[in-house]
Amino acid sequence: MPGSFEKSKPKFNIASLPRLGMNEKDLISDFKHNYSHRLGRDEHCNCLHYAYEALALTVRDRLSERWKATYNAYKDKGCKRAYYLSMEFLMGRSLTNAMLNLGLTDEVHKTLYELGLDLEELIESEPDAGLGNGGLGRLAACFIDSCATLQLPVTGYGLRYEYGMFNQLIMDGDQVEEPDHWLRNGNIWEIERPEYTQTIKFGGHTETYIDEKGHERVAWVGTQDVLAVPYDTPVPGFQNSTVNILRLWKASATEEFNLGEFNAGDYAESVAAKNTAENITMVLYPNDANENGKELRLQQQYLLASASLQDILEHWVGRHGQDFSRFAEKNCFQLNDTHPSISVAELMRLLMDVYGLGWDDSWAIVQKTMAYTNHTLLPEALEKWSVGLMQRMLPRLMEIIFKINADFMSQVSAHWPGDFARMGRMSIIEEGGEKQVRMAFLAIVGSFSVNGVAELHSKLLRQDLFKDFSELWPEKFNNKTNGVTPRRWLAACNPELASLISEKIGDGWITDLSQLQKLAPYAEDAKFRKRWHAVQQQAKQNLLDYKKEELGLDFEVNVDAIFDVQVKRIHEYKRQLLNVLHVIHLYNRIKSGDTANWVPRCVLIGGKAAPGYYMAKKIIKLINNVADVINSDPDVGDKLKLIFLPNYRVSAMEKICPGADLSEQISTAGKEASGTGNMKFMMNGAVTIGTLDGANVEIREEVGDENFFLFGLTEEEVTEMREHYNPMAIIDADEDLKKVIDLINCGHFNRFEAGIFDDIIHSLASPDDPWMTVADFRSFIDAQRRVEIAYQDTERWTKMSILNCAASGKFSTDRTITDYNNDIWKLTPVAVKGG
Ligand code: 26Q
Repeated sequence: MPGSFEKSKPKFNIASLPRLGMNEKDLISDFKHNYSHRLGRDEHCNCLHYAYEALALTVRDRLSERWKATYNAYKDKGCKRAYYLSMEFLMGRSLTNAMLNLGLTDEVHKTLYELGLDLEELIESEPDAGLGNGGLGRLAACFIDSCATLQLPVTGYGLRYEYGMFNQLIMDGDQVEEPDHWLRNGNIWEIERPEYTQTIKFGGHTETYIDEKGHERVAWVGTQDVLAVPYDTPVPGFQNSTVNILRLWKASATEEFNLGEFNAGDYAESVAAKNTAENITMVLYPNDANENGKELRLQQQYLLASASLQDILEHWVGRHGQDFSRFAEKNCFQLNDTHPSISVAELMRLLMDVYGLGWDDSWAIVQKTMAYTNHTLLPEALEKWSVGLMQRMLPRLMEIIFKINADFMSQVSAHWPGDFARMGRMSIIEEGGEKQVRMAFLAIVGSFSVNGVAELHSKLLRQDLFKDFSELWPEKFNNKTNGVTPRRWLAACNPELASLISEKIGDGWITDLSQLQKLAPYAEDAKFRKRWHAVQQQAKQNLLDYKKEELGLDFEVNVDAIFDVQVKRIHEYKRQLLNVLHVIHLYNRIKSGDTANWVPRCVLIGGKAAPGYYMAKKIIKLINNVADVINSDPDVGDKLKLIFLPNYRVSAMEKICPGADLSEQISTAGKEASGTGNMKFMMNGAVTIGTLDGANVEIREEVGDENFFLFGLTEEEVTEMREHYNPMAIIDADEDLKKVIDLINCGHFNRFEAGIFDDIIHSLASPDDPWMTVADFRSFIDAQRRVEIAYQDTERWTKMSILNCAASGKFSTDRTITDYNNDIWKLTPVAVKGG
């Protein structure tokens, strides 16, 4: 045998590298190396940004090692995997979280001190990865954190938007949007993986042909292709050596596309075409409800679905060849709302057209691997796409959807013979007027699991929104109550409270939040209460200091005041207006001298309005105008303050939630799917004032009625009252409410801006007001009075605060993800060596 006596060439092997040190000495040396050699700076640079990058690289290299180890562990086990498909991952900042999860926080503190740097300053210099709107996007981020902590082989798939959620400026009380070019200074946490680029088809038409086995197949041809390039971000588990992946796709032009134009001599056109392709992932849609019909949005959704599924199938074929018989056993897709639900049709297409499976085998795989989570009860927010648009942009997908629907309609008619009304209601294709594809129905038909995100929400899905479907397939429907990750939302954002907790009950709560229950007995311990109260007061001061600087507050705020906080997207159903009505009522009381036993209150409201949402923008303006009047009135002094917190985002919430006394969760019952801000506040010891809506119901169940300020109509009462709703009669019958409405009406808050709040008044007073705000006014005011009485008794309030924290165990995403895994994904945890 020729060459058999030659010395074999050494194999390329870097696996034997020893792990990087986790002590101060190694951290200092790596920091210096990164600063000087990788970034090429010296001590004269004195630039915060490079110090941040050098530290981030030092931390990231340690993640990379564990990432490889995790990859190998999954590969060796050949384990089942799940994929979380989401148009949004609202990750926020990475540095603090990475240090905490690597167990490096203390060593890094010492390291930076030695180097004469301020860690806090470096942390603050990191921009938020704001690749989401709100609850749904942040939930995805908390989920992948918990998956890594629970050692579950789960990959997040999303889009790498060049521009994330806009930055909100307030000018003359109005929201002004500023683009968020978060990648301007690079992104240390991502690694480009051009070798896994996928090609995505758009346009063109379909043709049938007979393949080499004599089967009829479909080819989708004449398409304009776009490339999807993946960027991977590490997702570390809590001190367990697991590092999972978040893979985000960036759209990019194909070579051929440009070349064709170039050959025709039109260089400028070819560059323009390149832009069209790259536009697809340019910007996040800043709408937390459906923005109907936008072509670019559908392109985004399809790019995510197609790139992710091709990636996963290629990986499968790389290991198993074209044998898909065990694919469904080994893979599961969780669809984060309907946004990625075109995946149902795309998986059919790939299995049939690319891998040559038949319809039935493909459909069996789809129905065994897809699971859908719904996040809204507002019928107007359900996604629909016009059939015409789909036929033009995704002709092959539209054919597949028609066939899925035809098969489904036969099933419905077999189940309910002759019930044509029901067939019309359930059809994936909505008839009458312009034909539309109902994406939620496509997702339900294609999935084996459909879940809501809180008990009440899931119940209402079954009883109202998806009633026909739950009658046909009761076994598909289930609930998975949301949660939040206790690493970011307690351990990292509130280290003072976290260490007080750990001092009493140990630190097992960080990965088993039910252990917080052990705090409950300490609510009776006066010494402990005193310390708890001191920590909370300090957190309030921190919030003020931080905000004072940012807001340029020109008045004093009393830290002994109730810090009454509502931060979330601005939406009529969330009823920031009800909050403002209460503030104006307090103002009226002060002005009329009704201030016996007054309890000072500082109301903080923050949130972004969708740029095209007229009423939401009016609400922001009203809050700011009311704040101006109240905060500058010497009669009011520190009895009452109203502050609008601009540019609310993940990193802002990390400072806000430790400093809240009262958490406002005041949506119209039956409208908020779950809420997750409510959970962050509770975990940090705030007490909730809330309606029986979303997860509030379960929060109250956990903490007990005596530690929760309940008010408002129930969902049934709302539905019942809607029939004969008469807000004018309610206003006329309530002296206080009438005074509030009159004060807005007479222009007290818009002296030189005539008429700007007319639409707000009209909506409040309209019998068609879907949010029925004034119906809950009296009950809200009464509940706020109960809050004041409780707050006046510091011992009693502190007890409530401790008990809220103690009862928040259920609202960890570790519990949520355990439920998803037990009921839907059925993955086996994989331990990674060194963890
Ligand atoms: C859809 C189509 C076109 C453009 C935008 C959208 C779009 C984008 C984002 C629609 C909805 C969203 C986000 C929805 C959302 O955040 N919902 C919230 O999800 C939380 C997590 O489950 C719940 O706690 C909240 O109750 C729910 O409002």
